[in-house]
Amino acid sequence: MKIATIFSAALLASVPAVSDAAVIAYWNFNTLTTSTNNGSSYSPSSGSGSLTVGVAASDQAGSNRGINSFGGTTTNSLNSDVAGQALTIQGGASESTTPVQNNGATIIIQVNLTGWENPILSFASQRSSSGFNSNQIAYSTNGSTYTDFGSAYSPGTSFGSTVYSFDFSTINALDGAATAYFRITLSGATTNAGNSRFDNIQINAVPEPGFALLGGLGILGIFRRRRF
Ligand SMILES: [Ca+2]
Repeated sequence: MKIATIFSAALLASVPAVSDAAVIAYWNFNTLTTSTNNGSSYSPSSGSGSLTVGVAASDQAGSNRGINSFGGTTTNSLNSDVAGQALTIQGGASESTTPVQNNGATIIIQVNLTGWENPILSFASQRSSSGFNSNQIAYSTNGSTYTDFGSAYSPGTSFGSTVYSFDFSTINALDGAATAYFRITLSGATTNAGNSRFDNIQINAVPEPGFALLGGLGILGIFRRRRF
């Protein structure tokens, strides 16, 4: 019994502190290739979640594809990942006579935050001179009703070391949400060839205090059932 008590104390001590942030989902886009149909939905490089691009001019044949992939960056990468490729959204299709149909294009990320709170969305981004210069972040818990978060931002024209980071710790509706959505809406491109790149998109969060404690007690319960 004394050994069990010591072991129990050790288990409780191993319960993560509430400040221990973890990666919920991460995309480095390094499996994409330039001017190839890479589709519009991407599995995470690590973690769990989905990322889907919505464009009016998807055009997977011309040189100016609605969705393309150009060179990436190590800014905001994890695990010493190489720069590789970046997700690239273009203003429109090269052969289209309608300019910049992709103003209004979206990148939608969905993750399960059950047991997690205070999510942070972060990524590296750059735009070409005629690329999307007014990009609005929004969030949702049902995938249909979105609420804008902060003001629209304009990325620089090179990746550099800038990390675009959006801290949702004040949005209690996202804490523990089984379906948490984060949306980037792109606007302000002025030519079809104008584009914006995104790389190393991360969703991070911290364990909900109750969830971390229950997790620790659950492990303790298994130990007790096996020993006694
Ligand atoms: Ca990359």
